[in-house]
Amino acid sequence: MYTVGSYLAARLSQIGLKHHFAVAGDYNLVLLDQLLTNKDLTQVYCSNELNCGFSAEGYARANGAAAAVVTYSVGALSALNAIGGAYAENLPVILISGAPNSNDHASKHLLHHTLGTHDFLYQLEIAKKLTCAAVSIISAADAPALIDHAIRTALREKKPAYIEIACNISAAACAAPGPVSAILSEDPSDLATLEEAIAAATDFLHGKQKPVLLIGSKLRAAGAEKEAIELADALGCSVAVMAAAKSFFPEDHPQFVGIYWGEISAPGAREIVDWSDAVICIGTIFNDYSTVGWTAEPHGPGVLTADTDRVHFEGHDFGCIHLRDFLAALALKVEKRDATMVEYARIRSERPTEPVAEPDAKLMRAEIVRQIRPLVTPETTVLAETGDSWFNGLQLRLPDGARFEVEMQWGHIGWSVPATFGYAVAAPERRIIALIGDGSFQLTAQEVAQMIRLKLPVIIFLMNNHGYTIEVEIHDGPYNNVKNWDYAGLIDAFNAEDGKGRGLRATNGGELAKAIDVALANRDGPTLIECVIDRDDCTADLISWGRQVATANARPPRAD
Ligand code: TPU
Ligand code: MG
Repeated sequence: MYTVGSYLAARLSQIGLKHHFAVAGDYNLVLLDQLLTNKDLTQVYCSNELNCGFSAEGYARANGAAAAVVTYSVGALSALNAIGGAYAENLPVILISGAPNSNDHASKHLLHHTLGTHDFLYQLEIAKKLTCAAVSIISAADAPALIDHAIRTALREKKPAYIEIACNISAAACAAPGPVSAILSEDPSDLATLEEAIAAATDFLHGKQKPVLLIGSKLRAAGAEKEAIELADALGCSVAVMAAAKSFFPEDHPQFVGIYWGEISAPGAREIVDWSDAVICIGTIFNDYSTVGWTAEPHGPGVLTADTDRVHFEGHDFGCIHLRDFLAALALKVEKRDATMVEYARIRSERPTEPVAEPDAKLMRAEIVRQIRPLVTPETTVLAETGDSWFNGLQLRLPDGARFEVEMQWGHIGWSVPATFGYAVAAPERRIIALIGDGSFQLTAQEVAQMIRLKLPVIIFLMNNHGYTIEVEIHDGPYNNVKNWDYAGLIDAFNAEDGKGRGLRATNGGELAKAIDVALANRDGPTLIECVIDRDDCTADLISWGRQVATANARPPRAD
C-alpha cells in the first residue's frame, strides 16, 4: 500500500537519494511521517529553510540530485532563494512544500502562514518562475503522474522542480511507483543533426591551426566531463577552464593551462585563448563576473559553442544534441592540432608560490593559502564562498580526484555553510574544506550546529578581515563594515552539552599550523579556524577583478 508521501519517498530513493533535508511545520508534518516510513531515506534537519535549500543544493553537487521539504509560505518562500540558486547553478533540487488542506481551496476560510487572503496559488506561481516544473497535488489520484513529471523534468534539465502537497493528501492512498527507468530515461540526441553538426565542426576545425578548449561550468551538469577529456586527447591542444568550472577538467592533465578569467587568468592562459583561431567553448557561461566586467569574452568567427543541448558557430546552429555525444563523436573525427601547446610551452610561467612566514609573524592571507595547499588531496572537496575566498580557492592546485565547488552564477553570500553541510552528508568519505569570509558566515552560521549534530569532520577556514572586502574592492562605504563576532567561541555555544565541534583562532602562522593539526585529528565534528587578517589583506586578483566589475557597473545610461 502506497500513500502520496511514501510514493514520493520511493521515487526519491529510486533516483539515488539517501537523504532529504527538512524543516518541520504543520503543513508538512504528516508528509514528514510518510517520508520517514522509507527506511532507505534518512531525514536530515536544518536550522532554517534558506539553509535547508542550500543544504540540498550542496548535496546535489555531490550526489547528482537532492530534495528539501519545507512548510507553506513562511518556509517555502525562504527556501525558494536557494532554489533560484539551484536553477542558476544547474542542479536538480526538488523542493517539496506542505500546502493548505484541499478543502480550503475555493472556500471562505482564511489560513495561517498565508497572506491573509483567499489566494493559495501565489507560492505555486512564484515557484513556476524559479523551477523547470512546478506542480500542486490536491488529489491523491493525480499524485503519481505529477510527482513523476516534476522529478523527471528536473533530472533531464538539471534544474530544480517544485512539488506542493495539500496537508490532508500526504497520507492518502495512491498507486505504487513503477520502474525508475520511466523517470530516468531521456530523449537521445537526434542522430541526423548530430551527424551534420560533426561534419560542419570538423570542417570548421580543418581550416584552423590553433584550437583551444575552454571548459565552462555546465560541463558537469551535461554529464560530459569524460568526453571533454576525450576531445582534448584527440586534439592535443591547450585546455583552459573558466573559474566556475574549476575541477571539471583534471588539473594534472598535460594540456591543462589553468583558469581563463581575463586579466586575472593563470599565467599564459589568457594569451593562449586570445591567440587561438578556434576557441571551442564547452558549457561556458559568460556573465559580467566571468568576463571580468565584459573585458574578456571570446567572440567572432573563431568561436564554436558546444552547449548542453546545442552547438552553434558561424553559419550553423544545431539543436537536440547532447553535449557528451557531440564531444565524443567529434573526438573520433578531429586531427591532432597542438600548436597552442607548443606556444604554451614557450610562454608558460608559474605564479610565484607564497613564501613561508615566520611562525610568530602576524597572519597574512598568503600564509593561510600556503598552509591549506598540502591539505588538498585527491579525496578533498573545497567549497569556496563568494568573496576573496573565491580567489584564494582558485589558487589551490587540485590533484586528480579533488573537487572544487563555487556558486558563481547565483553568488549568494552564506551559501557555503549549508552547502558544505549538505555536501558532507552526501560524501562523508571525502575531506571537506570550506573557505568562508566573515561577512558571508554571518548569514547562515547556524548550519555549523547541524554539522556538529551529525558529527561531520568538516574543516572551515573563516577569513576574518572584519568586513565585506570584495565589496570594498568594488565600491567602498560604511555598509561594508561587519560587526565582529567571537567566531571560535560560537562553536562552544553550538556544542552545548554534547557537541564535538572545535573552534580555534589563529593570529599567526604558528597558531594556524597548530589549529590545522587539531582539525585533522578531530573526526567527531567540524573544526572552525578563525583566521584573523587585515581588512585590506586580499588577493591581487580580487583588486583587479573588482576594479573592472566596478567600471562595468558604473556605465552611464545610454543617451538614446
Ligand atoms: O573575503 P570577503 O571579506 O570579501 O568576504 P565576506 O566577509 O564574506 O564578505 C562578502 C561581502 C559580499 C556582499 C555583502 N559579497 N557580496 N555581497 C553582496 C550580497 C549580499 N547579499 C547576498 C545574499 N549575497 C550577496 N552576494
Ligand atoms: Mg570579510
